[in-house]
Amino acid sequence: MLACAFTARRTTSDKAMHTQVGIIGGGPSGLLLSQLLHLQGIHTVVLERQTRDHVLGRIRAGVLEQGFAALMRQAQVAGRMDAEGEIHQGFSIASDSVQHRIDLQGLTGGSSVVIYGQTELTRDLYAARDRLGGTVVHDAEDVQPHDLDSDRPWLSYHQGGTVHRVDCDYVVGCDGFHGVSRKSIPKDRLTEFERVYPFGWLGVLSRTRPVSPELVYARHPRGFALCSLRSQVLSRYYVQVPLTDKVDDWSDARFWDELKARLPAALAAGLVTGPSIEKSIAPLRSFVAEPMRYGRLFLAGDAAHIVPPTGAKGLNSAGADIHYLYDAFVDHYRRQDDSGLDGYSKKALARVWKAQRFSWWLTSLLHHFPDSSAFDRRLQDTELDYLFASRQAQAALAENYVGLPY
Ligand code: RFL
Ligand code: PHB
Repeated sequence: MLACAFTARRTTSDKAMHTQVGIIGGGPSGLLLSQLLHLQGIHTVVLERQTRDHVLGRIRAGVLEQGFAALMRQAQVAGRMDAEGEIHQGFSIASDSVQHRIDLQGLTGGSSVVIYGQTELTRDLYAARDRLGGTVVHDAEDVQPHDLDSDRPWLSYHQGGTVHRVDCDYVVGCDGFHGVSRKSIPKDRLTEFERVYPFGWLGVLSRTRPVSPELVYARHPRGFALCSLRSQVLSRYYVQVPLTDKVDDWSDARFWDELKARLPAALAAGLVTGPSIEKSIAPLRSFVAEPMRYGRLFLAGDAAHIVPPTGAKGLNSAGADIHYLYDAFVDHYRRQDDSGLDGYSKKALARVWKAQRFSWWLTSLLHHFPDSSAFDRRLQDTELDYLFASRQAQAALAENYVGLPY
């Protein structure tokens, strides 16, 4: 039975659930870890605050590194990604009227990225968890971790007026930037590093043919723009906007005009416009919390680190965390070897900081910074000139874009 401390005006569930790994958050990180561990006979319970429709309504990532795609295959959820996802061997950077292609494949000795939406891969993960009978609890309100620094951590949550308890060997916080996991770590045990950028991205999804078959990152004095896609009939576009802007300030017509104004004229001439089917603004932030472990709690994905989306590294960094944690739990349960769990934070952070560096660099290169000086702008021009002229510089960009090894 649960202790009464948190049961005021609520009924207490008679039976506590028991699991090996309790996972907070049913986004891509939590579901992927749950699915991978299940295939190794390791039991998990996933507690998600939102409904499934809500999670699937969020339009986010679109570019997957090969390592992430490999993880999806390992998790046996890659059927649709492999059938419907597009393999992209390059992308372009535009600046005013110049458009320069970055030949990912040629510059990396054969690597590429997969275009497949986060919404779709999350849908595939839910379907797989359902098929294997995995426990994913939706509408889990007020999830709270307890006794994380003991060897018997547990989770409580409310659902439909009842308080539930889940006893765990370990807890993994996959609950995103605003989740409860990181906040449960005592302040004196965590160091947070942060940079907030003075702009956001306004994103539009539209059922139109993409302006370019490959992604185009555009730098312009009016601000950055990105032409991305989910398929050759579904476009995803972004424009840099001030943080004070609201979605309602942006009619579809205003959005299309602004996007056109920021693209090279030849590209803009081919832009097919149509009604938006989703429109949202995301602020840009770089953030890392160290260490990524407290007692028996491990942080993974956006719960521990955030990047500005310019380098397409958020979900991909989450994937690397999940890969390390998966290996570590398999070693723990199969071989009684805790070295992976003990080394997790250090190993994950080493890769996280490289993704931070790359995302910060690409963001700085391509955005208009309202408080930049004439000197800053000349340096930005020169950095881009250098990139366009140097195969070595492009190779460094390509190596990071396709994803550093795990
Ligand atoms: P998520 O996706 O935020 O999922 C966390 C889940 O936890 C739930 N939750 C809780 N559950 C229980 N109790 C609580 N107290 C809870 N608090 C929260 C939430 O409801 C949610 O379901 O984190 P996760 O799984 O770590 O995944 C991270 C990715 O979502 C994120 O890094 C990417 O979307 C970032 N990102 C991109 N990443 C890429 O690798 N490639 C891209 O092309 C890319 N494009 C993007 C992006 C993010 C964007 N935005 C909106 C910030 C484009 C954009 C515009
Ligand atoms: C997207 O398609 O949503 C996307 C693609 C590349 C990025 C960021 C977002 O760098």
